[in-house]
Amino acid sequence: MATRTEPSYCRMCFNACAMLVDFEGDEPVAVRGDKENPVYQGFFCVKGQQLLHARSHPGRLLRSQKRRADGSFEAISSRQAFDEIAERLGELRAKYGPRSIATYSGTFSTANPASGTLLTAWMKAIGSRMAFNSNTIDQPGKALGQALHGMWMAPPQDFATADVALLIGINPLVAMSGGVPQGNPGRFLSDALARGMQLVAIDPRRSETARRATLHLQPVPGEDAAILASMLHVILREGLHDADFCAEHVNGLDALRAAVAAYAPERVAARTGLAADEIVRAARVFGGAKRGVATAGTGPNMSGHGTLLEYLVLCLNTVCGRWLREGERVANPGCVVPTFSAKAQATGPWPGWGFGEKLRVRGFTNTAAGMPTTTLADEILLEGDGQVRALINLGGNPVAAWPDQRKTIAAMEKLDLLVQIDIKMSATAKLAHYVVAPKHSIEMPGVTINQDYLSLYGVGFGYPAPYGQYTPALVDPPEGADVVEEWEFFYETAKRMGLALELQQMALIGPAKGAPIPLDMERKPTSEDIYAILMRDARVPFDELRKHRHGAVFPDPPVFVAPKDAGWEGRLEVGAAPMMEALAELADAPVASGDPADLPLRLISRRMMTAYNSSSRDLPALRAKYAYNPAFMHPDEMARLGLEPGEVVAIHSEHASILGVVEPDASVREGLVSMSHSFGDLPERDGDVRAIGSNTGRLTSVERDYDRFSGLPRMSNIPIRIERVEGGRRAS
Ligand SMILES: Nc1nc2c(c(=O)[nH]1)N[C@H]1C(S)=C(S)[C@@H](COP(=O)(O)OP(=O)(O)OC[C@H]3O[C@@H](n4cnc5c(=O)[nH]c(N)nc54)[C@H](O)[C@@H]3O)O[C@H]1N2
Ligand SMILES: Nc1nc2c(c(=O)[nH]1)N[C@H]1C(S)=C(S)[C@@H](COP(=O)(O)OP(=O)(O)OC[C@H]3O[C@@H](n4cnc5c(=O)[nH]c(N)nc54)[C@H](O)[C@@H]3O)O[C@H]1N2
Ligand code: SF4
Ligand SMILES: [Mo]
Repeated sequence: MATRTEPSYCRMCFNACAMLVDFEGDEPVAVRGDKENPVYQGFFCVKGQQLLHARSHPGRLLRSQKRRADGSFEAISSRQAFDEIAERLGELRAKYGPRSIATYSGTFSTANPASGTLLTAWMKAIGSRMAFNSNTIDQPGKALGQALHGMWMAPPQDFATADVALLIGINPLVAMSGGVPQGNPGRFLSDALARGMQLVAIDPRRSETARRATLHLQPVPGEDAAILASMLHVILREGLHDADFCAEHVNGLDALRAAVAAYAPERVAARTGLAADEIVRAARVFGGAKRGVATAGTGPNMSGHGTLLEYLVLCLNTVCGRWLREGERVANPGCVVPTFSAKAQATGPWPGWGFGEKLRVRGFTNTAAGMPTTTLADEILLEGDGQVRALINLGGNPVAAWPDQRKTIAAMEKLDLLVQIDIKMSATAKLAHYVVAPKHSIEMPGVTINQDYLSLYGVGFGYPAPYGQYTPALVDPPEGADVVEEWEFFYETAKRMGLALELQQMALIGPAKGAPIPLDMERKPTSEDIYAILMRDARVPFDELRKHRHGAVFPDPPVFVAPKDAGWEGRLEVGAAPMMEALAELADAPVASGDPADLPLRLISRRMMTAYNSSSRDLPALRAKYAYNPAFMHPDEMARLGLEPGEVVAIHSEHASILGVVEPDASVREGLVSMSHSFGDLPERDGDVRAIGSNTGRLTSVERDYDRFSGLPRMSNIPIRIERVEGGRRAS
């Protein structure tokens, strides 16, 4: 019998579902969705239900670890770890300069907003600009496309009032990451369909979301830019665009019109695997609707032309005028961030790349999406001036997630100092000199600041309303544990290195505003102290938010889109030269035309409900159906290749090979293998494929076939061949 129930929110993924935690005495015994919550309405997924098991999992690190000379690990106090790491960092910085120290933040760097904030402050104090994050191996085209296109200074039309949603390779019913507003995606989608919204899905797989579509286009992968260019061709040819909006706010329409002239549906149909009529219908449904929103996800972003793809998504939204206008109410003006003041005008474009730190490989620089993570392994391996010698990984798992696993491993092994902040001995942790053991989420406070900034990430992301939630820490760490909040690593090592940290508030648009706030390096702050600093200009003050422990929507005062400033000249750009050139090149060259002939299949990425990248998949209940990441194929294709369900096969790309377990799935287009990433472990465990799955990242090279703007190589739409292996069939 529960003796009390505490509200909080789940941090097993970025969706931050409001939850209730039942206690027996001081022990949390059950978690569930909070039905009273206005945004989540009780939604809670299978991963969230395992939250307490993640906390008590035998593989969870309760003490930090130090690697011994023989490769084994010994427990070490966090204080000792900080002493030794700070000393080592100090030496490397003195000897090789600040650039020799790099950081990488992955998905769990966002669970507690204090983590990333302190990391940024720490790097500034060190004097290194080599701070990388997972955004550049995700959908960097979003930020680059936005830079080339400029930004409407009010939100896009919202999903709740859209007559059409165009979802391109994004699966919100599983990923809960854009396409449908943040919160309860299934409910929001059902409500929209019930009121008559058209849902156009473009996905080579009949995904969970595509199954609900009113129109599903199931093309070959990688041709999304051609499909969108073709839709633009139809929209402009048939005059379905918003000519008045374009006349007042848009540059480059003639250039765009000329560039998409080569993309008549009749001409591109064959290469996309679609009928010309399907493209025409999609264009008419999107262009003909009054209000709408187009959003792309990871699939097409990773399939060959991510930057161009995202740019064309913005062009579609813009030529159809899918932005809020003067006088309209802003559904979500921000909650725990500064008010999003909205104006019916556009910024012009800004630089997408070519500024900041210069990388020593492939001519890359810092980008609007951040430092290109696809260069970091080479920056570690390439000797000479500026070489990276120390890497701090905050809640990311390079060995599991980066493209080119073998190169990544070589890089991790080359480092003089690898520090992994991780809740378990992940593949990267196994190569680290130190593994810093963090608190589990319910042992930490939290506030939904990172979630609130999501609406700036791209069209179709973020909360549907000004929603926020704060949670205190609900429980102490297990007895005998020596665990820290991630940000404490940065505070404690900075202090030992004699560095002072200053917190800079994130800005809604453009460079951070306001003077940086120095942290007291003598009296250690709490997470709440840090949140108070981050929320100092928030629309809803921290003290007010704290009164609403169940999370709440703060609609008042309402925010309306203000008129355009007198004399304002900024315009959105739909004819950016690099993109028009890319369109011209692509017109005659389908993505697959460069693929080797002996690799007839393509491996496409997907997410599974039971895993979160490399996290969660070790929890028993989530392994019940598949302990591995199946290589899903159409059953007819399996029959043709003589493959049995559950059979282990070799998957070869031009670059490398992995093992995979094939399973039938009629929702996958023939010619494709659909597989989740970040499974498996270090290559020496390849033989355990049925127990741990395999790493699709190994199949990709960062040096070939990459998006020349962002550096992102093909991490979906990878040319492969499948081969039967001896003893691959299940023993009968
Ligand atoms: N081929 C291919 N590759 C891909 C993708 C793809 O679709 N296909 N997707 C890409 C994308 S979108 C992304 S974002 C990246 C992900 O890249 P990463 O963020 O680098 O990878 P994750 O596996 O999410 O790493 C999360 C790490 O956090 C640890 N962790 C779990 N819980 C906690 C906690 O409570 N605290 C702390 N401190 N750590 C914790 C996990 O053990 C794990 O080591 O992968 C990319 N790689
Ligand atoms: N359960 C769960 N949720 C997650 C994650 C997880 O690992 N598990 N990861 C989180 C992360 S880091 C992110 S970035 C988000 C990502 O969220 P999403 O972008 O929605 O990612 P996916 O669910 O993989 O959906 C991508 C879809 O693209 C399709 N696809 C593959 N290649 C192509 C292509 O070339 N063209 C087109 N049109 N479609 C293609 C796939 O079939 C798949 O349905 O999800 C987040 N949420
Ligand atoms: S979607 Fe699932 S894992 Fe993500 S926050 Fe919600 S309950 Fe937790
Ligand atoms: Mo991601």
